[in-house]
Amino acid sequence: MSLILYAHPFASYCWKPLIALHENAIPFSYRLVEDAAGWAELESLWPIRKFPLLRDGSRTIVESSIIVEYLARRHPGATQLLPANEDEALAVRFMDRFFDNYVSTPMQALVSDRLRPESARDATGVADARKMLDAAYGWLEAQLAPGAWASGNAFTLADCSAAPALFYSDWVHPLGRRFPGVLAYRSRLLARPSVARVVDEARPYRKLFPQGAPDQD
Ligand SMILES: N[C@@H](CCC(=O)N[C@@H](CS)C(=O)NCC(=O)O)C(=O)O
Repeated sequence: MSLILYAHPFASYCWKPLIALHENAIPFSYRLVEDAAGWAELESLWPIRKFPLLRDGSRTIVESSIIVEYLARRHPGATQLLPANEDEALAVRFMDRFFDNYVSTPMQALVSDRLRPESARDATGVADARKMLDAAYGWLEAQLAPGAWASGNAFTLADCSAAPALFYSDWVHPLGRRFPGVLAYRSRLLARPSVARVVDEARPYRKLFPQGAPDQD
């Protein structure tokens, strides 16, 4: 077996497969995509030029959720990231889409806006992203069962997605006191060893966060 993950420790979408890999202690090599050579190699495999990307021998797998599904099928372990029951698996996939589309996407819009020069800032885009995050936080607050994971009582793909999404979204659009259930869920995620590990591995890069990382976590 020769799994290679092309990733960067600070990149939120890379956390999703990293958490899955750590959950089941799956051996892999880390290909850090940081310098020009790393980017060129990534681009030669996936012209869309986005990571994470997984190589399994000569096979290339892209898209963070697809990588987790691939790992769940090919390298199953104690943590079953997709339930065997099809209806339950569908519910997990739905939550994965929810975190990507309605938490990660607006979170990334806010981060990207911070990276722009003042003259190129997009006030409307920022307002829309904040509105989406408020709606997503509110829906999640009503949805989450106390003490449970994102989709039932087991840790799944949905939680692999939730961890980076909520980790960074709270930095740019704080949960504050309005969403105590989501805040408690975020804390539960951060206490999970696989998640704590990716958070720790990303610490040296916090200086890269535009306008500075907040003094928390
Ligand atoms: N839908 C993709 C999103 C991947 C993505 O946006 N990755 C970011 C890092 S978090 C990236 O590659 N950024 C580099 C760039 O856009 O140049 C997935 O789920 O893998």
